[in-house]
Amino acid sequence: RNPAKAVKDVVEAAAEKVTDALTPEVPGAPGSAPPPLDEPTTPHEPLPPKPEQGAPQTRTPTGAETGAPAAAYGQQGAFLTTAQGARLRDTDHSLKAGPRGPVLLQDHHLREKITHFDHERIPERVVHARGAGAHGEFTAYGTAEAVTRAGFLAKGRTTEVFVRFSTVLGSRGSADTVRDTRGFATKFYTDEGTFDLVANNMPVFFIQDAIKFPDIIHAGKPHPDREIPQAQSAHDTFWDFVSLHTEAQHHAMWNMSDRGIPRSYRTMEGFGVHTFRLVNAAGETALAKFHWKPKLGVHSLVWEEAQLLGGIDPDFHRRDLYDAIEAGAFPEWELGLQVFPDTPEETFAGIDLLDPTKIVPEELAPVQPVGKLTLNRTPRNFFAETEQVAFHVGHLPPGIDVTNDPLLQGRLFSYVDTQLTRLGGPNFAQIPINRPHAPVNDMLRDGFHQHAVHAGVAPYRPNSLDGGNPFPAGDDDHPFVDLPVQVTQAPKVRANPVSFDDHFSQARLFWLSMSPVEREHIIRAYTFELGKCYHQAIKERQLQCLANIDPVLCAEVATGLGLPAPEPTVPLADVEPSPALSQVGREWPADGRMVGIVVGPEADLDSVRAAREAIFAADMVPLLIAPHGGTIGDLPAQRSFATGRSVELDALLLASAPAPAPDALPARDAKAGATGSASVDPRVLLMVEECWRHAKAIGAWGTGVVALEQTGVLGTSGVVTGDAASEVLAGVQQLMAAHRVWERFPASVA
Ligand code: HDE
Repeated sequence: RNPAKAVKDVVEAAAEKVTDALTPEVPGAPGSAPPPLDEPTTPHEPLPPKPEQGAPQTRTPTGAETGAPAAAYGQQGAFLTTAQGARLRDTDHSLKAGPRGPVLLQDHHLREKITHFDHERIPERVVHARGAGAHGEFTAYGTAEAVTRAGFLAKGRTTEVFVRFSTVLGSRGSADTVRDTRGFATKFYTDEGTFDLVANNMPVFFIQDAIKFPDIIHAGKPHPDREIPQAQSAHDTFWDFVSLHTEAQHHAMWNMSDRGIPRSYRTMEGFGVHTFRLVNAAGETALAKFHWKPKLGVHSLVWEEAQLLGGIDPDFHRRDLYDAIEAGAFPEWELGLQVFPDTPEETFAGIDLLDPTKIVPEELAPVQPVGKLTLNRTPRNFFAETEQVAFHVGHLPPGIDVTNDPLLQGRLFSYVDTQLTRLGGPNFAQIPINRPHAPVNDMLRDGFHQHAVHAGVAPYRPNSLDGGNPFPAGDDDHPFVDLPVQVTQAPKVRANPVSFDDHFSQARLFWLSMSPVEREHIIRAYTFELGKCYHQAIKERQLQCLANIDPVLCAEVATGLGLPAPEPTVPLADVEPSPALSQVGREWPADGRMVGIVVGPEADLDSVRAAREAIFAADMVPLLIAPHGGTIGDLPAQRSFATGRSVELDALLLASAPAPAPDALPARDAKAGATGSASVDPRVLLMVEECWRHAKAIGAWGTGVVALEQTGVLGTSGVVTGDAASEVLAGVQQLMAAHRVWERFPASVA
């Protein structure tokens, strides 16, 4: 009996069943008809009439789409094959001269497999390297129709989108929860061409002119000699630059605020930063700023949580986004517009709309909702979609145009340029995730990684050989029209408008708009970051900037650094605070929030079951945390004391106070006096302490109250106890609506 033949028979019998099911549907599989070519243009008879201009009408498939032809996916058929489709019967052994070798150079499969692997990595993004993406849809309310003729903003129109969130400074493998700006880039696959809204979670930028981008990024990235620190602004080169280049002070203040450490991508605002120019159906223009408003409210981590998460779960934001979508808790944002008259000065309420270091407070220009974004599908393949997606601020549909903001102008150049290197040539628009959903009929040809099999012979205009195709769109065919904006007669200069010289007033506006607890966080963030700098001169220079923003802020940070607080060198700006900038003081839905329930063997499982169901019913996620994995009674334990930690929770419930499990480290039991015995697992006590310190709602019933007694938090604010789980949970839910138990934070700065 030939063992190889026996194996072959078994494998083939199993595979046949699978292939029978799969093959007929798989275009391109042996025996089936070749897939239709969607592109390119079929030659036409000479000079056809206008209605034929739309060719090709078929939409280019995106591989990741539901229902897209299987040919767009990587794998087809049931057999392992080479890249050329030859079936393989062994991929585990190199071809050798006898079982002990040597390996033969002729082993094509070995070489193909290893060569491909050797080239699996592409350059990471020079900024925003670390990211997470999701698919979704955008539905327009129609409220923007008065100001823009962009078709995807017309009433009731739904457009597919892909969103990529990111940090800025860290490498691809860096932690999610570092203090940094976050990217919030959205690709709208509109039927008038792709629109990329390449936004951040902060409405201002460090620099006013794109020519400074390499400077700020070189300053923020790790030091060139030791390549540390990773994904941090808490180092000398960053503070060296921003203290010298004072237009960065406003953005730096946002980074030092709670905005720099979002709780989740789902709880971030997004801002287009620049002012854009909109044009409506009548050809009238308006200036506008884009805003994303999260349904769950703007919510942040506490710095200690962010730091702990960096070690405990560096993928915290990525995991949170993925888990929420998979659980059906689809994150939502409203897209809003601040609209300004398009005046020759391009200012509003004295604010220069071309200066990307300035905001227009929402109290002066309300954000008007124009549509809703829902993220409802996770990527099928991280590399193919999230890594290869390529955004560009120049991808604009008719109805949305750019302004002369010098930062935006430089970005218009940078994005395609970087993608040439990152995605290996000029054809990255053909990568499935980047393919427009509008018909494409360009005259771009050849180049690295050309995937289209272009027909026709005349990729030039004018031509007669392809019947004149493609044709320029007429005015009634929704073309992108370059607005005839007046270009200045001013001389060529390397200079900024005078209004760009105001570097401190809006940093002061932001500071004054914060609640006391948010100010306290800002003080601590500056003190931490500057405390990580080695050069005294840099700390002193940044203190001078803070003195010019606000003397109280400066004095508090100076105290933390052990340095004298300097006097301001410019008059303090007289600004009106913008309460809309504060994250504190409102209530939000608690959808998708994580509620930990500590359960030990002695817990009343009926009460735990009821609490779990009530948490699910409130669209939140209960996580049972038990001394060991597996089950507690008939309930699944999602975390053990070894794998659970407070930082992934939004609130903590204790149904019992379990005795130390065998794998617990020994703990001193200084506080045991209240009950007279040591008794509670130290990891449960740590969980209570951390949740309390991070201002999270805590509830307990039954013996759970013992853990609260032992940590000394019983009876303090935001701690709910009661006889019934339902009553405790109701109290905790009420607290969660405000995001945190804010009064627990010390707020020395009123
Ligand atoms: Fe970017 N930026 N940027 N940027 N940016 C990139 O493009 C650049 C700026 C933003 O998830 C790069 O494909 C310049 C502001 C996001 O794929 C690069 C300037 C804002 C992302 C680039 C800016 C952004 C990028 C790197 C100053 C907020 C990630 C890889 C003029 C409004 C997109 C890439 C993604 C990525 C250049 C400033 C947002 C190098 C020159 C302001 C969200 O082209």
